[in-house]
Amino acid sequence: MDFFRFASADIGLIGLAVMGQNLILNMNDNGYTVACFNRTVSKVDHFLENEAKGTKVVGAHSIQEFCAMLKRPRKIVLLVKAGPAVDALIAEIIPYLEKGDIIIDGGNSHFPDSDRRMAELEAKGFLFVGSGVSGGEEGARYGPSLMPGGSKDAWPEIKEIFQAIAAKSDGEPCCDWVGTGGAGHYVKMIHNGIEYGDMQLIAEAYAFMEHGLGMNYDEMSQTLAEWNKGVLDSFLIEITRDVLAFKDTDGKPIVPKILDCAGQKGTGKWTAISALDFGQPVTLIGEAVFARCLSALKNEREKASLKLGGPKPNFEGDRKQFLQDLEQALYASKIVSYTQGYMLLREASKAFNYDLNFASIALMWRGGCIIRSVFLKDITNAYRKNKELDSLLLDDFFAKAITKAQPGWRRVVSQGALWGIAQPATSAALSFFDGYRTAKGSASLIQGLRDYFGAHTFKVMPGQENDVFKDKEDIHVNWTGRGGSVSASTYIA
Ligand code: 2AM
Repeated sequence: MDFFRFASADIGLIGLAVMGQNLILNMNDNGYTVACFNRTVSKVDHFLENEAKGTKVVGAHSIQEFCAMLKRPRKIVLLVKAGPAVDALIAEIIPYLEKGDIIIDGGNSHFPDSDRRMAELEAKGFLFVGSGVSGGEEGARYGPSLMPGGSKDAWPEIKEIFQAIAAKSDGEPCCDWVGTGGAGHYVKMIHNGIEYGDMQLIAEAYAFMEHGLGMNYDEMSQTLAEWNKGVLDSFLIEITRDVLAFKDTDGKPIVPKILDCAGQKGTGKWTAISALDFGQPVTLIGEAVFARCLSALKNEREKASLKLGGPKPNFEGDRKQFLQDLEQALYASKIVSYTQGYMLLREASKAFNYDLNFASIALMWRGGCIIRSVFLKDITNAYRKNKELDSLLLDDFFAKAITKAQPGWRRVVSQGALWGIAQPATSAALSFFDGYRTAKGSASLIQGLRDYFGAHTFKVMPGQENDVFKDKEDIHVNWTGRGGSVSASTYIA
């Protein structure tokens, strides 16, 4: 072992795939000495001789040597395949750790695994951090969004490095302590769910432009370029502009040549499952996940397209006006999507005692990550004004913005229905909005039906008590004159 390398590294990283390599180079650029290791050990030497040549990065050929290179308390970042590999690796590292050492999982772990790993490692006297890392390869290299959570005592030890390598927005690092346990990975999961929603909304706008307005790819790209100068200014709008304009070697746009089946790795689905678990109406992300599922049914859709007719769009109006409406529809739907995402964050924070800081979450997403946008600044402002805000839609800025966007949004959704253009996310957003702003909804009828067929009982509206309903919390009506007055016990699923 090289004597001079002994315990000289500020931080270590295991897992030399592209994200791992880029994070190491980023830390190196910021003046930290980084030790690295990889299961396939030959990749360590390859990395040192190529990408990391001329840097201060040091490599190890065993986990024991790797741990010996690290200053105490050891800070070990794992960037390996999520799942059993993380547990296996932690088990391999543990024999070489001392009390107070910190294991940081920067992979795409599911949050319950991070909750469990923190508990297991803390029980052994170690600290654990589960950190969301977003921004892809480019972000990892030049400034990702980092969402660390876990053992609170680890934060002062890693704060400086994490905030140094993170993206910056208006001079503020896009990295702050998220909360305890799996909070970091939970927030990353919501980030990814929101990313699904943002992309679905953009894809629906594309369908309107292509099939509704009959625009060509350069025209669509120019429209996105315009949108990127306004309220929609964001990374995803910017790259949509470029992807739409991109030409194949034959000079034709590449997008229409790409098979229309979207893949998914699971974080959108996890977000939707968490929403169902918490009973939160995160409809837009749910629709975005299901839209990908429908996209995957290519053969069935091809068959259906031959059998199931529908209207053919025939646009004759003012295209400029319609594109403005479309921009407003996208903006309003996006407000709904983030409102819903934050509803879920609020519930998770309560249920898991994550104690999330909502303003700083929007700040963490403002730079470096895929959903980065100007829009997130308004969310930070809303939560900085009122930490206890019930809903983003109740913030004055967003209430005003969505009210202003409403006419165009409604025109787009109506037109989409008349044209037969699928718009699951845009229309779900509008339905949520209309349901949310309705003080007296249609669930009275559902309760009546439930009591009719299942004696599930109901409560009455304040002021509607009468002789029959008086003083009774859970009322059952003998709707048919048959059956008794026995009601089912109430429960909330
Ligand atoms: P490898 O180069 O030896 O395949 C992304 O797949 C990264 O995770 C790679 O660095 C890969 O190592 C690593 N990885 C995958 N499974 C692993 C495991 N069970 N233990 C350690 N590293 C693993």
